[in-house]
Amino acid sequence: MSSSKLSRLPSIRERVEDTLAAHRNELVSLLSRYVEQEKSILQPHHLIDELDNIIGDDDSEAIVLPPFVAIAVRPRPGVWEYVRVNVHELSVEQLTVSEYLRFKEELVDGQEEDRYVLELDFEPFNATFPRQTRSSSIGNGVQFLNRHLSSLLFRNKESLEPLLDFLRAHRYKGHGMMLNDRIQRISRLESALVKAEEYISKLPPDTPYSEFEYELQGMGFARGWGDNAARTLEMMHLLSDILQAPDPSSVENFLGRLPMVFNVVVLSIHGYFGQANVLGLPDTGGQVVYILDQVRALEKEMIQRIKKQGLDITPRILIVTRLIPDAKGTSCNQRLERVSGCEFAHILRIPFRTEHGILRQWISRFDIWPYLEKFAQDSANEIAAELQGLPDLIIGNYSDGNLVASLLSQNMGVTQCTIAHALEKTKYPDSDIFWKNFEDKYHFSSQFTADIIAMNSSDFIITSTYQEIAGTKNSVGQYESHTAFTMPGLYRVVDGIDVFDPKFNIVSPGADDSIYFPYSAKENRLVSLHGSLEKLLYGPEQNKEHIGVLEDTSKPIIFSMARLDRVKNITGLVELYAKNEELRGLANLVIIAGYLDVAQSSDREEISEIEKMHSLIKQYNLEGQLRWIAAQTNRARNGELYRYIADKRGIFVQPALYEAFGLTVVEAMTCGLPTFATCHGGPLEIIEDGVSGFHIDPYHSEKTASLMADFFRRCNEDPSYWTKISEAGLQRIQERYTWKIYSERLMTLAGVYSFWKYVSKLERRETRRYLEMFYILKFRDLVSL
Ligand code: UDP
Ligand code: LCN
Repeated sequence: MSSSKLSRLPSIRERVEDTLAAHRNELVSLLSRYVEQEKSILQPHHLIDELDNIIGDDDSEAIVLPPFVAIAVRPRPGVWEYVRVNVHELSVEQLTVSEYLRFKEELVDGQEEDRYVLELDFEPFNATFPRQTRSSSIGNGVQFLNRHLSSLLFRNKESLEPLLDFLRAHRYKGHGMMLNDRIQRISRLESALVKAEEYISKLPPDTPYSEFEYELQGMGFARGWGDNAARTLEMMHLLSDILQAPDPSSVENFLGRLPMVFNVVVLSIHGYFGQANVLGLPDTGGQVVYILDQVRALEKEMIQRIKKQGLDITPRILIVTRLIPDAKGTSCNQRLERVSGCEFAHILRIPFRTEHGILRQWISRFDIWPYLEKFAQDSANEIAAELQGLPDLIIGNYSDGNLVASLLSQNMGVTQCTIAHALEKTKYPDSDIFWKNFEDKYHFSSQFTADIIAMNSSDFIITSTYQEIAGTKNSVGQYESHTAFTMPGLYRVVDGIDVFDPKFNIVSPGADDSIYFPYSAKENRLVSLHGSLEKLLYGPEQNKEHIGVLEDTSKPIIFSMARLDRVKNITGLVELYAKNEELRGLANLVIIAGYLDVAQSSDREEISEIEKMHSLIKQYNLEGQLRWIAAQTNRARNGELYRYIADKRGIFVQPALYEAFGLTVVEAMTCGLPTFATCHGGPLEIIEDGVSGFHIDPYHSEKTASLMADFFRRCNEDPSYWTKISEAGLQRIQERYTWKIYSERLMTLAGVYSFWKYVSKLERRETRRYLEMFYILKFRDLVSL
């Protein structure tokens, strides 16, 4: 913990003491009730309900071990304080994070006296790094870093040396860019810039670079400043500004526009990574969609930038994934596949190898850990061969991709970007403290260890929402939950990640606008698909693709589409619909999810959800009102389906128990379909409740069902209500969720963080060595086959 956090502790203790004094009776009765129960953990929602009026409305956790109650108080996102109350004596003491975790471990181990538990603590390594302090600035890392960098560069002339070195070190396949050998010192750079600016400013703005390249070479400049006089001059002005008096926006502009990123490696390992016939297969969902869209947008942005930089370089993007020989009708057994809509982006597949040979079948993402080290080694060779050199940026996706990205970028010295998509820890309550109970099925010990390694080795982290980093006032963020936790018997994390670290940046994805567009855009509608959609929704045949018949086809449709995972809670939606007679009368339910037949599935969670779906259909006699359709892999047709359902004034529902981001929510809203989505996770931020859609709480299913019934009733009375919500949803999307904004941002971040990595490389070495030790001593043991 940092000293600033420590110095706050007495105040929270005082608060508890004051509360004890002021609400003696309520507290004694509340805490005594807890203590009368057995030892336990009180989850935030229990506590919030009860402590709200007593200690305040913070999100807290309490551990009950009679006669003590230890409380982790969270006064605001990212800030934690710990106290322990002795209920018999009504005394309060403050705890350090380590003491709190030790106390929590007693839930599992009883009073273990082992003083030598491995504690993981990154705080000392980060103590010299800049850190933001306001919860509201979390997720704007690059802005903060630019301020820091500009003041760093401002100190004196020597402080500008790293910038000069950085520019001089700039090369592509051995060719220098920006500066040549004539410029060795800052003073020389300054005078050369003055000369060059004077010379270029006399040229017509659109003069091509080649026409003044020779003169510039003589002054000490190489290519990369711009493709014409105007752009070159602009870039030189930016650098002159920085040399004279750096300000955050010129630093960001200059670094963001430097020619730095030509070869990108994107790692996405598990699942079936393909362009067709894969969506909806187990472990294969939004991440694949996100990456394919991201890569298309990125290629466009890179081509544009390279052109504007006046360079003649062909960019390359490699999506590196697992090759699955038994590919089940997908292309996942092909080594190299071009990404459609791209010229220079490919999927490169590399098999999992062990001493017994190549692993032929798909395996769950939870079982993937033992194969990754070898996969990283094999990929390093294949990537180098494909690119004929090193990449400039490595982007990891999900825990497995991020671990491999860490291994590769440590090895190659390349800037690393982390994208989590979903960190599993927050999805499964108590999966850290009771990790042993999850070990057989989920191997969370390996996954959380990999996550800690990756988030700490990464140069920058992109998230889709704020809550992914630091949650909300009342819920803990996905990254935040890695700040302090314990896995008894393994290790204790007292400072695993700091959500105030400027490496965090919120950059939200969008939906591909050629596939997802408003239902009202008549000229683009794929009406030729309507026949097949009607068959899919209403056709009488009962087969492996669909079961159930919608008897009253005039009713609007409640639509949901997701992988058939437990956490997606599709069965919860079916059950809440089944139980609400009014809703059943007002609308039909259409579900697209998974397989309909257990025999087709090899995923344990999916199999149990399939069984549950069948039993609900029987139990509630849903045959005439529910259509259950197997996973659909045709994206263009899925896009038209959202719009077809919008034509009929339906809604989209995303009922997940927890959803990290929720691409289907963005897709549905982009098509103008009013959307009801879970308040647990990303959708809470995407939708403004009651304005651009609705939040639903899957843990309060009756309330959710009546909210939907109210909506349909209101639309029956006033059809303009449907349009109002639909339009507000569209507006929300246009303002925030586009791939164009995303790719511009990503390129800028790559520039700024590469420079920051360069400037801070010596300090980073300490973290790197610590991480290496942790990897070798812990991770490798956990994953040995
Ligand atoms: N999807 C699909 N067919 C299906 C189920 C899902 O095409 O049967 C697509 C869906 O349109 C979305 C993605 O898979 O693009 C799911 O992304 P989301 O972020 O909603 O959830 P994830 O599966 O990543 O957890
Ligand atoms: C993984 C998830 O679970 C979703 O919530 C996201 O939308 C998807 O990845 C894309 O980031």
